[in-house]
Amino acid sequence: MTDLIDELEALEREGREAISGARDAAALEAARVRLLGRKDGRLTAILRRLGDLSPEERPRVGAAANRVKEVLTGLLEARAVEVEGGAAQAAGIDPTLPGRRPWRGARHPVTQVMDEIYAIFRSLGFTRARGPEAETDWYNFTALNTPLDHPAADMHDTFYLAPGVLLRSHTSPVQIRTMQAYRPPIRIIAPGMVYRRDPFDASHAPGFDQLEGLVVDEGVSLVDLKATLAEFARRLFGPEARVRFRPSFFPFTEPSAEVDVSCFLCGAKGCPACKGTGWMEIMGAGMVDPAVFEAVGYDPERYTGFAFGMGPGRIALQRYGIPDIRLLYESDVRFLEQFS
Ligand code: 2NM
Repeated sequence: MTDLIDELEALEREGREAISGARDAAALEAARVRLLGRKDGRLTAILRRLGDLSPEERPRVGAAANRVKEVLTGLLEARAVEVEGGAAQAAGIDPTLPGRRPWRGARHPVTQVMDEIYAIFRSLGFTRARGPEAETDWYNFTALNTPLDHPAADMHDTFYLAPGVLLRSHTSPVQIRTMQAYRPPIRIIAPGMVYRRDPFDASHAPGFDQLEGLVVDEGVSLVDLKATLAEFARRLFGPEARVRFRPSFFPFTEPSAEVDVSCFLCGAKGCPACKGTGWMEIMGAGMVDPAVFEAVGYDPERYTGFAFGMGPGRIALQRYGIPDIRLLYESDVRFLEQFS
C-alpha cells in the first residue's frame, strides 16, 4: 500500500513538472494523456492495482488518487489558459479585452401584441381576413352607413389617391368584402394597416395598425359581445382583468360603446398610466347597424352581429409604458432590443 502512495506522490511531482514545462497546446495534451489518459495513463495504471489491496487499505489510497487527479486536472486547465494566451499574444491578439455581446433579434412590440391577439381570437373560433389598403369610398364609408359628407370622409382626414379612391381609414372594408363573399355565420378578425391624415406626433401617426372583429349569425346579442370581449381581456391582460362599456357613437353600430379594461399596471387602484381612474380605454365596439347588413345584401330581420376595433400599437404603448408612438416607427435598435 505504501508503494501505491509513493507512486501517487511521484506522479504528482512529475505531473507538475510536465504540465508547467508544456510550451503549447499539443505538448499539454500529450502530458494529459500520459498522466490521466483513461486507457493507458499512469493514474489509471495505479487505480487498476487498487483491487490488490485489502478492503481496509483501499479507501485511503483511493482518496489520495482522487486528490492527485484533481490537482493535476486543475493545473492542466490553468496551463491551458496560459498556453493559449501566449499563442494569442504571439498572434497579436489581446485575450484580456472584454467580449462583444452578440445582437439578439426581437419581434417588434406591436408584432408581439398582434400575435397574442391572433392566438386568443383563433382559440375563440375566429379566422383572419385580409383586404386591400387602397379602397373605394363605397367600401370605406358608404357601406358602413357613413355618408360621404360625414367629417371622417373629409379630404382633411382621409388620404385620397384619386376621386372615389382612398387609403382605407379603418379595416372595416374587409368586413364588408367578407360579408359580400360569404353567408353567415361569420366570425373574423381583420388586422392591417390603416391611414389617416393626422400629424405625426407623440400620440398620432398617419399610418398605424388596426385590428377589427366581426361576428354575424342568427341570434347574436350584446351579451355575446360583452362575454367575448371580457374573455379576450382576461386572456390578454390576465385573469383579474375586467371590462366596462361606456355609451358612444359610431355610424356603423347601434348601440355603440367605448370599451375600457381595468388598469393592468396598477390592478385598477389608480396610477399615472390610467390617470388615476383604474381604467384604460382599449377599443370601440357595438352591434352592427342594420343599414350595414342592407348594404351587403344580408337580411337585417334575420341576422344580427357585433363588431369591435382596436389599435394593437396603442395597446403596446400602454402595456410597455412607451411614452411616444414615434418610437414604434423608427426601427432604433436600442429601442427594439429591449423587447427580446
Ligand atoms: C370599431 C368600433 C365599432 C366595426 C363595425 C364593422 C362592420 F363592418 F361590421 F360594420 N366593422 N368594424 C367597428 C365597430 C369598428 O372600431 C373602433
